[in-house]
Amino acid sequence: MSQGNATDYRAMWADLGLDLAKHDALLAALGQMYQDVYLSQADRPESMRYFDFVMSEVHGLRVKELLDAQAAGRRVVGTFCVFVPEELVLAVDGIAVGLCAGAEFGTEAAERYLPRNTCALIKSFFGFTLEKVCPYTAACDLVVGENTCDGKKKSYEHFGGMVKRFYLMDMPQMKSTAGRALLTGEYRRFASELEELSGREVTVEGLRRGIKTINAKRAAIRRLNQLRAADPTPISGRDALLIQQVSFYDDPVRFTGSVNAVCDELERRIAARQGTAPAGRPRILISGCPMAVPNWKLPPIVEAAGAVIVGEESCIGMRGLRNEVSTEGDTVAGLIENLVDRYFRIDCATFTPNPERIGHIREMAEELGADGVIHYALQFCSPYQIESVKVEEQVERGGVPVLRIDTDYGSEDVEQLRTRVEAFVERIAR
Ligand code: BJ8
Repeated sequence: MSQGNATDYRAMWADLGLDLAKHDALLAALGQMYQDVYLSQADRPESMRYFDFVMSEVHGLRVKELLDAQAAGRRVVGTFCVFVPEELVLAVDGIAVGLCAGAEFGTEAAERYLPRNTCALIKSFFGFTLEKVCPYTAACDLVVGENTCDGKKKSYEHFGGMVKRFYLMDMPQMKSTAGRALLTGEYRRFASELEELSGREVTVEGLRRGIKTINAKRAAIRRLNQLRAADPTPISGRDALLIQQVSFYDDPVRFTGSVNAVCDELERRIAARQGTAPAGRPRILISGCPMAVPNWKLPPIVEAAGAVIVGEESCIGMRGLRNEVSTEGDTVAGLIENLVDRYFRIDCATFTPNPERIGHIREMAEELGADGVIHYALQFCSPYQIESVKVEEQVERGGVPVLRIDTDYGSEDVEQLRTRVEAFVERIAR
């Protein structure tokens, strides 16, 4: 992407150790993709301009903000999973950034460490780091990995050595009493790590403030997602996805205000029956693996097929947004329990069994008036690929057709996906 006045940032990127030639090539490719996927859309909400600006500066101004904050004594913490509580990072006045990557880059370099049959998301963050094109990973004071799927768990054994400081969070596999106790212990241990990193104590006031900030951020995105129930739907699926992707990078308070501004505009659009496509279009819920920025592969295919995307049952979507953390309590331990109350309900497919997820997909389909569900799994992602069989069986039993897609970040299968999506859209058309 153009990144504002890129010449201003070259010294910053060089200081971060980026490979400027490769980084230029990446930004050029992303800029073109952004133009094709986003800026070419007709009749977008005016308030999306903020997000266009953020994306135009995602490797520029935002990275500079992080470095300025670091210079002022704040710490930057990179994460790969919605189980890592941003509230705790804020409690020590830290800044959390998502490091998952959504583009094919540096695959050959990544495959020096990872088997070919590793999911694209893992290969991508390896590739970005090994090819020295990710200013976020380079800027982090601490990178947090978590023992979720086997791919991430084992790949962190290599990745930990590629970053300044790495921390591994253990994760339960079952929603049992022992699982909950493990998560509680891990959140306490993470709080201590953050205290040591920042030289600040996690206090009741600091943690409560962090909880309020993140509750407000999640509430704003939930509000946005609820507005997508309208027919005609007031915002395109790709714009809604972009907003949710940006939530992992932007300053949370500024981001919340910007999302609420979009929601205000969408409410006016709904009142005027102004939609991103005419009313009555087939409505699709996407469910499955997270689509990390700049993974914009599937939404344009679905929307070009004449359907509208009304929601994402994903960690970059409602799975990562449901439920508030209570601010009640007057001890840090009590507030950490509140975090566990919320986070332990996240229905990631790395848990077994994971029946809540299917209930949530059905609930979302009902609330958003979805005519069909596209289950999106990355190839070699066993948790979501295996779970997709149950999703298909049980969601279809409830009367909502499901299309299962397994794909990666490459473009080789785009035409095949297009054919399958078009056939599905035809099948569910009312
Ligand atoms: S809470 S979904 S963010 S683990 S796609 S790397 S699962 S092989 S990303 Fe996730 Fe946390 Fe769960 Fe959400 Fe592994 Fe699958 Fe790859 Fe994945």
